Amino acid sequence: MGMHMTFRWYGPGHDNIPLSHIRQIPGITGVVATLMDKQAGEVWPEDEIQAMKKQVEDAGLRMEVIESVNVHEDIKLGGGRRDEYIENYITTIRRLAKAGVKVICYNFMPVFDWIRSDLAKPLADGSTVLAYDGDRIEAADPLRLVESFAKESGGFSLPGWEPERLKELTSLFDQYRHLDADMLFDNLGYFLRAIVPVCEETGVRMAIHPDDPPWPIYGLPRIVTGEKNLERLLALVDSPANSLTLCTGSLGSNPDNDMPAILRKFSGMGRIAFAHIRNIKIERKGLFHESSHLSSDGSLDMYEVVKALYDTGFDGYVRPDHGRMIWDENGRPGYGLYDRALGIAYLNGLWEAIEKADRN
Ligand SMILES: [Mn+2]
Repeated sequence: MGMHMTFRWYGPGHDNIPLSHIRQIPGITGVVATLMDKQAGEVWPEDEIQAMKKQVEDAGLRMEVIESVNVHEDIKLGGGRRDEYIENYITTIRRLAKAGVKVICYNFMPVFDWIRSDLAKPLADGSTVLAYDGDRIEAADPLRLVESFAKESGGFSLPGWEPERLKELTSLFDQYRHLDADMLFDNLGYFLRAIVPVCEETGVRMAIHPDDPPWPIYGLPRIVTGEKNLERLLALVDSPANSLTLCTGSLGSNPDNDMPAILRKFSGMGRIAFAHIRNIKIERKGLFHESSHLSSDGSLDMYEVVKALYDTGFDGYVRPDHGRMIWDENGRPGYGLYDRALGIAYLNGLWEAIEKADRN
């Protein structure tokens, strides 16, 4: 048992952090990789998957987790072409499995991936972080928000915010107008019933990422938001191949979500395939910023988070999630090398201390 420590890497040509630097983080076993330029609905080419695997393995790392294979909006909407897109998704699952991939992280958020009001909010220590101010988000025009993200992200495209995906934003909003949370659940169930048998056959676990933040935005439904809904989505197909990416920073930004209790519950059920561990500082519901991983810098108790995994015999993949931008690093907002590496060192230290205290 244990935390198999990984690090998100944006794939060939899309990450300025060299794999050789990632390899030097203590305790690292592999990267969480992706093919950044693939659109939702597209089949991932076998040669590109294999080339990426070779690049990762040549650097002394493993490529057993993919984040994300994005789900086409037609699947979320239950649209006319969903079966075709599901077939494409299945082909990608088979190709990734052949390359040794064990876990595929994905999300089921309508239209938008994660949302923030600031990509570089300054903290008192001189670092910058991603931050969320619900009042400012809801007051903004979604199209303008996307434009400002493109400008602020320093030339890096943000996951889920690729300009190509957002051209038809207005039309997408129209299509979602009649879709409520129950319908979105039905469409997730349809998708899972189609892909889980293939996952079981090939040894891949699908791991859904919580909505970030875990509440509806711009009137769009969001369903991966808290304990009850996590139970509901796991029951859609009762199989280890239908599992969770438990992200403490996403779920934990709603103070109603008791993160150690949620981790304990779903890890105890063996349904956390992958964990994203990070901290956030909540000012009040709907107003928070990200922080270093250290418990006293944020609102989540990282000792209790790691202990919940330890006590339930967790044996899965973990990565530090977003970090601060520190030491004048120039990188993708939230995804610098330095603070995420510090996060890993801290999480490894917590695990070692908990394990040794338990043994004595
Ligand atoms: Mn996450």
